[in-house]
Amino acid sequence: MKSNKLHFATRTIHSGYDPHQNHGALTPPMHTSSTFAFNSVEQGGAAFAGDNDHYIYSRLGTPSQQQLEQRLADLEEAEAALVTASGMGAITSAIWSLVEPGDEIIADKSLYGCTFSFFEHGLKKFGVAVNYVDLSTPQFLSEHITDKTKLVYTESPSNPNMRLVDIAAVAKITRQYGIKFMVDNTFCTPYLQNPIALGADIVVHSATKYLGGHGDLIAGVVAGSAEVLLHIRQYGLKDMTGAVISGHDVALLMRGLKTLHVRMDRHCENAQKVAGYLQTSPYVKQINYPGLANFPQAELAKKQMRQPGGMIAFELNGSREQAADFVNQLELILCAVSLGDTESLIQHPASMTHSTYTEEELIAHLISPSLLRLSVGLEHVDDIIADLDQALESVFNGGSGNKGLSALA
Ligand code: 3LM
Repeated sequence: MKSNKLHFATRTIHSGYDPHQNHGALTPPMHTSSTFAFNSVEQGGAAFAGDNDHYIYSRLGTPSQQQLEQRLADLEEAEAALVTASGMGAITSAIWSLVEPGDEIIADKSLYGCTFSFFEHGLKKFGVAVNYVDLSTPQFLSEHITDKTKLVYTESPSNPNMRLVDIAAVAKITRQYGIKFMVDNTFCTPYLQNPIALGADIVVHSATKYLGGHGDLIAGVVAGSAEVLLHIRQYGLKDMTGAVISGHDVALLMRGLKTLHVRMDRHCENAQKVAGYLQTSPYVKQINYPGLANFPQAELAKKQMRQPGGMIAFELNGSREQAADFVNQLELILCAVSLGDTESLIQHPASMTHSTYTEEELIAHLISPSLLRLSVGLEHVDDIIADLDQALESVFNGGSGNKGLSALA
């Protein structure tokens, strides 16, 4: 049976792995060996020359890593995929492989803090210019493209403020100019959005988030054409970053992926209800959630995302101190960076994930310093809402909210 004829849910569980090739083991064997023995110098030499497919050394790949990569490529509708030690390992391995001094990158204005930091402190230092453009209006992209532009880079939804970029519209322009288009699909996962099917060339992920799903691993993914991925594997990953995933994390990620579709459905269902609750609160000023009818890009969300996701950004009707107080009053929802875990997590981007931006840069990059970011977890949604409610009441109304959660202490 050809894998891409099967439904997504089936492919998350079966793609890229055949138990019958592995003594019937349902769970793929975990390969932790750092090196692989050859039966002769000739066989080893041929492996290095690329004339056979013998494994060589784990920085270059292992059987279980290859199974995971096949599964991820299938889910992302890409020819090939590469797993790395972290999302930043994926982003840096891919970009270092694609640019040279003198090149330019056009990036959307709002990016995850360490991606921004890599662009500012890594790429720029080595002579690659980065031009931040508001890609939510792609019709103006052409104005910024020069003969040095090699890559257009975006997140959609963006971290932390949930701005969307019309991936198909940007891809149409980058194709005209022969420029590569890379999309960070971390917030959506391939279950909600397939940038390559929409025309992007390369997808990157922090697999630490929804793909792993349990907050117990750090990993990244790059997906794209076989040719580009071979280049990134043999050059960016092998020689430049060495950001190689461990065999243990390959096994954890493979296990996490098997429930991706089930978890994402519940993350989305819970987030939609939480956003609906926040919308009715007099203490909440603004909510950015693609599933709300008044979300400025609601139409685009429906066009390119299958569901609105599990991430909500919002601002309170109060001072920054009150926002901090609110987070501190939460009893069930944990104050932590990262996202996509079973636990609901809240954080303050300006002082945490996006503290790599100065206050001025935050404003210039459309990130409000008072924004809070909530990763809606898989707890019962009524408990999540009750916790938000008691904390809001405690900060704004002297504590007359739901106190039932103290039972957790
Ligand atoms: C965070 N984000 O809390 P890793 N791309 C996106 C991301 O959100 C991230 C990465 C790449 C967060 C991590 S902040 C100290 C914690 C859209 C990570 C990088 O290297 O696997 O962390 O992925 O927003």
